[in-house]
Amino acid sequence: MALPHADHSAAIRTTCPYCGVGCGVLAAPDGTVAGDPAHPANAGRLCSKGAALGETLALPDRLLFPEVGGRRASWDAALDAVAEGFSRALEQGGPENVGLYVSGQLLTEDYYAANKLAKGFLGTGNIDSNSRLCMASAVAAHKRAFGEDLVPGLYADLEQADLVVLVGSNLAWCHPVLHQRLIAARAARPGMRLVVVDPRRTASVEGASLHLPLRPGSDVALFAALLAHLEKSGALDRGFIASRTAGLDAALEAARAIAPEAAALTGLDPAGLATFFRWFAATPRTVTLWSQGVNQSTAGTDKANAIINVHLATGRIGRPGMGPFSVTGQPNAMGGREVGALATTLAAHLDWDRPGDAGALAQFWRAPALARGPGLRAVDMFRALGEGRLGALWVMATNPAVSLPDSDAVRAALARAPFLVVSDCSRASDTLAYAHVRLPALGWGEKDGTVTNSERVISRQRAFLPAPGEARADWWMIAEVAKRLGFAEAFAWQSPADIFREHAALSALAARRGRVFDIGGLAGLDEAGYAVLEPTRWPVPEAGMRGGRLLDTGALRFVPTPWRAPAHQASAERPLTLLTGRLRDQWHTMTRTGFVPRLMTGQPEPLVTLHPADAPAASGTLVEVTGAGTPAILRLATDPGLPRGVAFLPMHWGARLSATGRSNPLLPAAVDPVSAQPELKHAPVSVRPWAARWHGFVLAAAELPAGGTTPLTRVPLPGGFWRHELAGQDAPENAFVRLRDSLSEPGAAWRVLQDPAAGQHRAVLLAGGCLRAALFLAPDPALLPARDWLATLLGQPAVATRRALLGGGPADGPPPSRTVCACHGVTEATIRAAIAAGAATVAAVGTACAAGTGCGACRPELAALLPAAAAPVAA
Ligand SMILES: Nc1nc2c(c(=O)[nH]1)N[C@H]1C(S)=C(S)[C@@H](COP(=O)(O)OP(=O)(O)OC[C@H]3O[C@@H](n4cnc5c(=O)[nH]c(N)nc54)[C@H](O)[C@@H]3O)O[C@H]1N2
Ligand SMILES: Nc1nc2c(c(=O)[nH]1)N[C@H]1C(S)=C(S)[C@@H](COP(=O)(O)OP(=O)(O)OC[C@H]3O[C@@H](n4cnc5c(=O)[nH]c(N)nc54)[C@H](O)[C@@H]3O)O[C@H]1N2
Ligand code: SF4
Ligand SMILES: [Mo]
Repeated sequence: MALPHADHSAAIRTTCPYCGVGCGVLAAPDGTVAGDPAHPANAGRLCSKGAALGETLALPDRLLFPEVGGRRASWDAALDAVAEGFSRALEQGGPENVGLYVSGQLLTEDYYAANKLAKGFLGTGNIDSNSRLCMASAVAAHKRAFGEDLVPGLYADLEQADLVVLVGSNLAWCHPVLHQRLIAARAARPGMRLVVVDPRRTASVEGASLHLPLRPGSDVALFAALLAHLEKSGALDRGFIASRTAGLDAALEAARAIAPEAAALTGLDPAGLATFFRWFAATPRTVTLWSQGVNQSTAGTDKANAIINVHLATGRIGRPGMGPFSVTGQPNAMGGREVGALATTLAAHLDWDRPGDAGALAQFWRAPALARGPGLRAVDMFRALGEGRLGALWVMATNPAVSLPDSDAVRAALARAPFLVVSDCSRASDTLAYAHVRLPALGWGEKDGTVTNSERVISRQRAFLPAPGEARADWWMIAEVAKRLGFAEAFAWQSPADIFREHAALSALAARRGRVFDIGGLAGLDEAGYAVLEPTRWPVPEAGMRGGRLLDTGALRFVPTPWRAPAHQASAERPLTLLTGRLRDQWHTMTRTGFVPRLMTGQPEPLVTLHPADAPAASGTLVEVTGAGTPAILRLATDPGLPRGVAFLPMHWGARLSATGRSNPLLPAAVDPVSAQPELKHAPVSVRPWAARWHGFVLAAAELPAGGTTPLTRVPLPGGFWRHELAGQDAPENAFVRLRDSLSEPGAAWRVLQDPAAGQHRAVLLAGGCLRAALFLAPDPALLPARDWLATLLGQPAVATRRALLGGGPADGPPPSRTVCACHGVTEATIRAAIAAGAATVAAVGTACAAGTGCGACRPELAALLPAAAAPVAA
């Protein structure tokens, strides 16, 4: 955990493995972590997830040894099995019959190695990345507008802007340190405006100058209408357009066709629209930052180009305080784009459709059979697997059984894979269960290499821990398999630095072919130079040079963006539009953050959130959410910050922690026609109450098995215990007996309190005076006691009386309170006490009890607890 006064002299400088902000971290083997004051991304700051990194270093569920067919095997045997499986598939069906599905959480060196193996040596374009679910639309839009996948701006532009527009980005929760930089800049320059374009009133809307809660999927209409307005109001930069751009007329024509319908299509109040248009037209220093509310859409590429168009039209690009800015999600989303590990790109920003590129790459790699063209993109790759068109698949550092849309179909495809290899650090990945060969990968703190963040800064991730068990680096596994397939010479690297040099040298070749991506200046780094490499922004054409803003030269293109509605519309049968996204304290499929009790205090259970007027039952009721595939059963929450007609579900829970609380079985696998990025945000669903005969919880060391449709969520507790939240439609007496039997331990005895007439069934399991388990069932969740008090007693000598234990709370004393500030573990009760004692502002609350002084992401919640929460107003 973050210890501000700890001695960091023994700490290693490394980089956070979560989001694309790419914060520098000082980490020590004892698990102490702190923000690196010398890193340009964060200057010492960390968010709640970064600050809890130390608590992920000893995760209970590590995959430690290779396995073949579910049994432990030697590395040699496992790697032989992978090589044999791929050889067989190649013999049977050629290069089209094999595939790799990789991840933005690989280091650049791993990513480079995987792409070289697939495209250069297996000869297949079938390597795609989970970036297809994340950045593909931004990549496609950049290529259409700039001719290359380039992010022109810097984080500093957000601080230097006079207007920042967040589109489909919950920056406060998803890029918290960047958000803190933005908030600090606004505090220093109160004239700076913030506009948030998001159907939901998210934490990022707190303090905003204007919130535009547009209809899901309607961003193209908003930005096309803005383009038409810029023309009408004389705000176009004619000089810039004439000298630097092409294609304005066609883009304007499409925009003019949409403009009259914009208010109807977006559902936005015309006054809010007019204010936004006026501010945008009048503010040269404008940054428009976008994320998944834009990319994850069947119009994702057009949405991104509609944003870029308004920046080209006003000449606001490549200069301080202005520009379109796509922020990356994963720690190495940008690095993956550099090495070309998408099915549609080649390494070092080279392209199949540019004459000579593929040949030059084949020559550089001495590749026997470079893939002849693009391969299967993520959704199609798993469809092909399900249809028996892929003989061998290797999944690295991603959990598609949870994160792809229509995920039950993905599970079925994984189950019928003729040969599936999965490399992961954790057994908590649902995908791992389907693998024929499991390869244990090094995790953060153990692996060594580079990552590139959203502003093109390459930083080192450095190892500061020994490898656990027999875990090895991903690049090493790839190279070992390549050697076994007969490609020893091309994969003879001894270290990540060897790979990095090759990658850098290839980029110099690409630069000679006209590409802006160029780190040729780093190709001469020796081991020592690589070891001490400082955060470095590309392009770096020569040693010692450093990159800055891009696109001050070169031709830029407008792209016409005609209106297109989301693929699947709400209907009478499915009247709600489901939005999915992230929670502040969780990372993706929870294989790491889901096992850190501190990060599970905020929202430990998956909830479906609706506007109060759309809610079919009271908050806390179990509901069934029906969409494309298996329905979800989970608890309902209401939030007036959601528009009518919209439901929100976090993307995080998989079968391991909540079999019935999963979002992605509900989503149809519709994709953007240009980028093939799936529409993970706008799926039609219906929500209706799920009639439970009983509700309950179990606190125990054992993990209860999830069965059938029994809603069940597991929550980790300190000390290796689990809290289970469950409910059932069977008779509570039977469930009580069944659960008690499954929890019994030798030498332990149950104490039982039952009132069958009232539907109350309670039992605690005691052994040697210690509380081992607690089981509570009731007909209504409100009749169950809070779990916190009992949870603190687990494994402890029972200091409480049996009566108190079965009562579920201490005889006296205040009821437990939820944690609001995850960084400092401050509860709502403590915060309320601070406010009652006179703290009138978020800052004063921080001074009184430290809440909100860590990552700051809970500050909106703190503000909401204050008596007069200020609502954003158009000014
Ligand atoms: N805490 C946390 N942080 C993370 C991650 C994590 O798992 N947890 N993951 C990282 C990764 S890989 C990524 S890609 C980023 C994602 O970062 P974000 O894109 O900021 O996160 P999301 O919650 O997926 O979606 C952002 C917002 O899009 C809105 N939205 C939905 N539909 C529309 C629409 O049609 N138009 C507009 N304008 N908005 C819409 C949603 O309401 C949501 O608030 O976060 C990164 N950071
Ligand atoms: N409904 C919905 N679905 C979504 C999204 C959404 O907004 N809504 N967002 C999409 C987006 S933007 C993204 S990026 C994806 C993310 O989805 P995933 O990539 O599937 O999610 P993670 O949980 O990050 O999976 C990473 C896996 O890699 C393992 N791992 C970590 N480090 C390493 C390593 O160094 N080597 C190896 N071999 N393994 C490692 C982890 O243990 C984990 O099992 O989800 C997508 N799915
Ligand atoms: S903002 Fe948080 S999650 Fe993102 S890199 Fe920084 S510390 Fe890590
Ligand atoms: Mo992502």
